[in-house]
Amino acid sequence: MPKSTASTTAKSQTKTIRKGDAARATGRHARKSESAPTQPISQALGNDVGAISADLHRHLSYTLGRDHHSVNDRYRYQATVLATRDRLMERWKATHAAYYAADGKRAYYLSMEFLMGRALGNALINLGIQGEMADSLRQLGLDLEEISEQEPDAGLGNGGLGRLAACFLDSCATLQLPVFGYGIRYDYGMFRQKLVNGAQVEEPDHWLAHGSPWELCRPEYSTRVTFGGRSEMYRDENGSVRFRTVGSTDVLAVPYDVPVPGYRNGTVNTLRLWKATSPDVFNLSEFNAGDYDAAIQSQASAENISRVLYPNDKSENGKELRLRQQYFLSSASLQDIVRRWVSVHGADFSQFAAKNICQLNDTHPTVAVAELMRILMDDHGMGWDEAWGITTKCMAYTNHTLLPEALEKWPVALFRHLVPRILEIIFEINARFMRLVANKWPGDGARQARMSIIEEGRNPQVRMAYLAIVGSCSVNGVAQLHSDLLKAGLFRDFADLWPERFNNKTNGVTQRRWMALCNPKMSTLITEVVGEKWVTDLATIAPLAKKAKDAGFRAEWRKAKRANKVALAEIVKRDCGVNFNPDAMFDVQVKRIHEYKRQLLNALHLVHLYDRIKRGDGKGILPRCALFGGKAAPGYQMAKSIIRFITSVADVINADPDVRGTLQVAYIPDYRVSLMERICPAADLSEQISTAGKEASGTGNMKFMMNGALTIGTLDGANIEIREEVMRYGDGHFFLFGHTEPSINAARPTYRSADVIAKDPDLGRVIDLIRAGHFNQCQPGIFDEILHSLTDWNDYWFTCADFTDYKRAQAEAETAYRDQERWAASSIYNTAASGKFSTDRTMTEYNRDIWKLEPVKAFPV
Ligand code: 26Q
Repeated sequence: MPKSTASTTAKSQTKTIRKGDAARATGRHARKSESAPTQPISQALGNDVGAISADLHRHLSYTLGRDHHSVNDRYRYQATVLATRDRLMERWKATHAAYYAADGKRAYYLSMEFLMGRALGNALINLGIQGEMADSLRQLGLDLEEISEQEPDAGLGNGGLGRLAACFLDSCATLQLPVFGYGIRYDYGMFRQKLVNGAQVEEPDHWLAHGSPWELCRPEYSTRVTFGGRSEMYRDENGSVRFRTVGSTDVLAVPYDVPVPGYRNGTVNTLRLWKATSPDVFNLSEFNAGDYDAAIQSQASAENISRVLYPNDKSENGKELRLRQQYFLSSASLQDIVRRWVSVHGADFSQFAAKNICQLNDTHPTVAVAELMRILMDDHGMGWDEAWGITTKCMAYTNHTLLPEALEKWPVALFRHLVPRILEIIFEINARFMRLVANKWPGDGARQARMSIIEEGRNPQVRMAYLAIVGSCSVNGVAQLHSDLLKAGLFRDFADLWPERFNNKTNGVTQRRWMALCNPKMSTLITEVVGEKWVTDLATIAPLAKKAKDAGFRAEWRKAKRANKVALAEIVKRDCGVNFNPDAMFDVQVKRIHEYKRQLLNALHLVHLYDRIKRGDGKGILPRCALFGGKAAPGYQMAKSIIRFITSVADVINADPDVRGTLQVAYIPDYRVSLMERICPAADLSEQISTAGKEASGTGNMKFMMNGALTIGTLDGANIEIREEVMRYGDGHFFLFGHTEPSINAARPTYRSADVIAKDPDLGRVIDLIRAGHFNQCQPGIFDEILHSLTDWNDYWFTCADFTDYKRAQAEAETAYRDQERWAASSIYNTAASGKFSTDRTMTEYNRDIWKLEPVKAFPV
């Protein structure tokens, strides 16, 4: 293994300081950093069809070197991106020049995941040249939609948390806020899901196989991240005690920038993704010593850090590579932030906290708290108190889970091994924090043990959420119920100590992607009624509601929905081989597979409908097409069984002639952002049926609502707020069912699932059918775990407990759907009531309460 001592790092840091100091002393550390405009902004490129066509041609022939023999769809896609990117580029530079000139406060969104999906359609719509590009391509005999399909999704996330980060960036660019995303450039994103005999099979997602035309490598801002070694005390040139790491194995973080365009406002923000590589191409001493394998090995082990996204959406304890990734992201990003600061302000950190804030997307980048302390103290010679004062003003933490078992913890031993200096700093943070707790509650040892950042025991652990709370100026949940429950439950002691630190920021989604881009038919109708303003101010969509009473408009609305359903039916046919009838109700549940999300409840209900039909009691059943989609974490056996169960139920139902025309069930493989863009515009009924108190917010629920689906849901997460908003227009636009969070708590001690099953014969028959092996005739036993969880293990997720009421709510939905005019009105009300769920609103609130940034108008180009 190559051991490069940290002295290199220390030396280069010192050099930076000296440069800054000298400059400051002479008043010359003139602002000539990376973002300083060096020359006048280039002439804007034309956006007319002629100019775009010429660029397409130029990129195909010259940049890509193709002629009509050697061109194919990938090159056509690449040329389209390059012509689009040229038009972003000038705005991108102008935006950064404007930020530099404004010299205001900036925010950084630190996230292990950015689930960006495709970028082309989004860039075109935000630039306002979608029509021109489509026309230019048509002149070449090409179709924009087909070309867009060439783009692989940037699947650098698992689900909600990663997609939220992507929607946030879109809104910040649209609001012209100086917000920078920092993440990891994984070579492999979220795995591709195949279904083989109804079971999930994972395949690697090598999304960068052909490179990405969107990213811009910036090797000049590469930075070293230090791993391993040991912490050493020394005296600096002034005789002060300082710390440094010696004997470390360093990794080089190389930034790749991705443009994030705002909506027709000239702003293009930046998402900076770090790739890990070895600081030496390969270690020369090893190579010279003839140890070629070792030289290559060390290169590979450095690069492994950014190799692959962990496909778990709850924390899996103790995986060393994951902690390496977290420190890699945090350290590279903070060094980058501090480097930029020093390049402008020299060694003067007096305004640093006033001008920089990091939003931590869950606890994943929380080691940033200790890393900023390290940089300020060890690299810049600051004392503890000053560094702590800055750090705690610069960090804000967002929590995304209520499941106690999902709270991140790392073994102290692993920290010591990977980042010894960081562990020292965490210990010191905790020692000081424990003193504070002791002073506030003298003698309350139990409380100290509860609140300690270090969980004591045979294998002591670092509690990352507690480190995040102690090190931040703000702690927020992602929906009102979630934020309230955090204060009352998981973080109660901390809310007692620092009530002012806790706040709520209800999630949202961007209506640019989730309405304007993915549902043009509905968008046109909306614009005809309320004008174009809704695209950047979703609250202005409310007047759409008056059209619910207009029969002509309802007909148009239904026509748009039906066209979207026809389009989705084609995809379902292609990917699942199942025929969906566009006149049936499209009933959709797409999301990660989790017991708490209760895909099982939905499946049990479908089995019940099937059972009714088989018993000859199916007369009144509404024709329904049930669609499922979602990935299971590869190691989550129960989730995989649930997929297997749903696909088996689908096979039995779809093959049964008695059921034909009434029920169709499909499991669409490889659920991802680009698929959701086809699914949500076509949904009638949105399944948001988690066990109350377990889904922090949900965001799919919002996408469906915006696109005019009605929700069947529990009082959980943002469902509560969705229902509240649509209730303005009366009852019957949301199908509520199930226990509430308090009612579950009250019921749990005496709850027996056997009693519930005995009480509802419909449920009893469903369980009996499964137990009889009706859905797994050739593979006995494969659903035993599922049965056990419902019966023998007392139904922890209250699936049986909520079955009867769910059945009732589903019957209500059927009745409502039969009256197509009434349904269309409810659909319009849902869209009209969705104004709150734009990330523009969410970002405005983060900015008002936490970041306090000034918007910056980009320089006109
Ligand atoms: C952590 C450590 C080690 C390995 C994996 C992880 C990990 C990775 C991803 C833990 C959690 C996640 C993702 C969580 C997530 O997506 N949560 C969802 O966040 C949404 C946005 O706030 C909410 O709407 C959802 O309710 C919440 O489940």
